[in-house]
Amino acid sequence: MTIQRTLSIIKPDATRRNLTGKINARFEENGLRIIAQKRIHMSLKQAEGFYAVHSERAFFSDLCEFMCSGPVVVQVLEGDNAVATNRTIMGATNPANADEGTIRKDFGESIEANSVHGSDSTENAATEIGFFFSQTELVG
Ligand code: IDP
Ligand code: MG
Repeated sequence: MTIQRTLSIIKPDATRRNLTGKINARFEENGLRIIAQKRIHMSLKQAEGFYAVHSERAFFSDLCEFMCSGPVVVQVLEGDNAVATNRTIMGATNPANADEGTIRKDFGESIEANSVHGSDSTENAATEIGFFFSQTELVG
């Protein structure tokens, strides 16, 4: 057992379709515990800061605009191997390539509007969790 924490975001395409509960059920059914959660409307500055690693990518400005197009739910998931476990639950970036039964396969609309974000390493998870949450907001 390696208990980890990872940052998850339920993206605007999913909150718009009222899918927060259905997506959260996927995490809980797969052994991840939501130990912090808040619904926010990101500013463009926040989105640009969060996705700074992608600032050179062609899709960067569209992505940041999309992430500000409606409310998101930012959350911290905890569980065994949480970073990789969540990536498996989420599925591939492009819903068209995602495995059956994954969140992105079942709910994603497009490669951009793919319903969820999940950290891709424990190092990035720590940075991303710190971007949205203080230590006292994490209740394990
Ligand atoms: P990930 O979310 O699966 O880790 P990343 O490559 O880190 O994928 O990309 C971050 C986000 O940028 C994706 O979740 C998606 O919303 C968006 N994105 C990635 N590739 C493309 C693309 O080719 N066109 C438009 N948006 C993209
Ligand atoms: Mg990524």
